[in-house]
Amino acid sequence: MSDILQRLSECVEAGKANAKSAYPPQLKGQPGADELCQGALAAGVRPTDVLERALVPAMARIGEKFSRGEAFVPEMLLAARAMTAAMAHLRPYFASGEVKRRGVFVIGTVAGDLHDIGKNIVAMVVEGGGWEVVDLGVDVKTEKVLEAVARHPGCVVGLSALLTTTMVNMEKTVREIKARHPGTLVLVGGAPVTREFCEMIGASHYSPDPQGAVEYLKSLVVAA
Ligand code: B1M
Repeated sequence: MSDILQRLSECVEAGKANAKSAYPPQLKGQPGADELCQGALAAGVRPTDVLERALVPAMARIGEKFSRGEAFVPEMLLAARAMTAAMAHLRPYFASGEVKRRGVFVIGTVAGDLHDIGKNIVAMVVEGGGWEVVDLGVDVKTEKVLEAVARHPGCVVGLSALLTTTMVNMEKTVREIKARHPGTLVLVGGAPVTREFCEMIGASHYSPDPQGAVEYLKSLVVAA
């Protein structure tokens, strides 16, 4: 990995959002995720490489530390803040993909779940794939999704879940969408979600990553 991507990845893992952040003390006064992400892009590093080689692995590492009891919620929050600071610079690249909209993609993190980094990346990449994205945010109750589907007839719905405990809410939302708006396609994803779970709850498609989500949506346009 290039030096700048390595440093960016370390900053995100350490929760160093920008040069002004006082945390962590050992990086005081040094550039943070904000500046390093800008620097990497200015040096010609591809936005997808910034995402996949620096940002996503950094979040995976902090998650592993959390699992081992070596990091706690405050550290995860700081890492998330640093990741968000870097992602702000990626948005224009992903959003400039197409001009003509291919359809409407309604996305949200399911009820009870506050994780939004993965959902935001999927939203960004899908937007860059030419779709109008309606982002319902986090902790999205079934009723809110149903309202959005009613407002955007023919939309595709994307549901993200990061907790095993909130996957059941995904099931409920899918069931209600199918009952009240038959024919609506629902794409599901998120770390604990699997293809088998997708089939079990009757969702239309599972994607493990943003690229798979875009490819699925592209296949719908081609098939239409
Ligand atoms: Co939380 N957390 N967290 N957390 N957190 C996890 C998910 C956990 C795995 C950590 C661990 O134990 N190792 C664990 C879940 C365990 C489980 O259920 N099996 C966990 C826990 C337990 C919790 C709390 C319960 C902790 C507590 O309070 N005791 C709590 C729950 C709060 C709640 O939601 N109600 C909690 C809180 C938090 C923070 C708020 C501190 C923070 C979230 C900040 C935010 O999102 N704004 C946080 C974080 C940062 C994490 C980890 C470290 C990182 C998640 C992340 O952003 N990953 C996470 C550990 C981990 O994942 N390794 C963890 C990076 C992101 C790019 O990946 O979200 O997987 P991901 O998205 C990927 C793919 O999954 C896919 O594409 C994305 C890009 O590649 N994808 C889709 C995602 N959605 C998709 C939708 C699609 C398609 C693909 O189609 C629609």
